[in-house]
Amino acid sequence: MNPQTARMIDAETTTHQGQLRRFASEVRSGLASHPKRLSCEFFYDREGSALFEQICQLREYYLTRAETEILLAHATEIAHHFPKGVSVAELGSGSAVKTRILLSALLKNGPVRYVPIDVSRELLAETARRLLLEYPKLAVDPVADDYQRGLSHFAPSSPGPKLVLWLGSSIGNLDRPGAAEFLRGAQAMLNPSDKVLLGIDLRKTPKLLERAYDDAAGVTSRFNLNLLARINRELGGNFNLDAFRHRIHYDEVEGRIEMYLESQREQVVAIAALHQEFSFRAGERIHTENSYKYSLGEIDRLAQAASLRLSHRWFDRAHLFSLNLFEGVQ
Ligand code: AVJ
Repeated sequence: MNPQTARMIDAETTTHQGQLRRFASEVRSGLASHPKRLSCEFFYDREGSALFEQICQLREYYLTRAETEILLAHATEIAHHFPKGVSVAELGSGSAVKTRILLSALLKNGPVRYVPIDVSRELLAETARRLLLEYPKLAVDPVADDYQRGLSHFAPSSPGPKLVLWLGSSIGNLDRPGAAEFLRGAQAMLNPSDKVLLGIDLRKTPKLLERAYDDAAGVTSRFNLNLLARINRELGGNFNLDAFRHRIHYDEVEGRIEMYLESQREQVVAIAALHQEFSFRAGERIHTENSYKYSLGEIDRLAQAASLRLSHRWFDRAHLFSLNLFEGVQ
């Protein structure tokens, strides 16, 4: 067995059984709700993670390209904000391509400890192993847990300077008060000199957003529908994927993309593991994701509500995306 895997801090909730139980209970309550809903956190099984990687390479999905552009252009400058011996906790190991850009720059200043936090244990172990082999001066201590509990492991175990890294605008999955509350909780676990680096997608013309979440090749549609395929695989559901459609809506007032699965006809779906049937009206939707976009003023208010102070902000050339460096308010 790989020693790195053995050293991974692993919470009960992230074991196969724990995850299956949480998925079953999410599906049971979400499909019994009015309106129906399923949490976006369950997108990322093996198939879903692979589809998300494909999304990141789509022409229409500007987020990954814009954030990579920012990191490539400013990694050295960003790294100068950190003393040597920094410990970096990353929320969601995600596309490690972007992380590598920053880690390479940080490693030029000295040793770095990298603590990826993710509920997906397989991806985590894989990322950790690859990074260990690639960067001899990098210590890697993965934590398989949800972000909040992962951070509460990270903070006390890293006495030195710390950075919490949250890329890809994943904070957009939380509503605005939820995002502020999460960051306030993170800030409270850090020292005043520690930092938070957040990739946040910006408000922009609805056309661009709608294309990014409803691409011509249908990859996002497959990503969304995979949630139903996952119910079929793991819970013995009999969803007919052709009877549901990927739908998105941009709510310009709320500043969020909403994602749905829409039943194309009246139908009843059985889920064996739940011993339950769920009926759908024609046109009825399951809400599967929100993706909030921010104006600069909204980022300022987010920081203020979380007791964070903006110390630097970088943009891509087209100003589609922002990378924000915060520190605690003393
Ligand atoms: C991983 C949450 C940042 O909201 O843009 C991509 C997920 N959903 N396409 C996003 C997603 C549909 C993505 N985040």
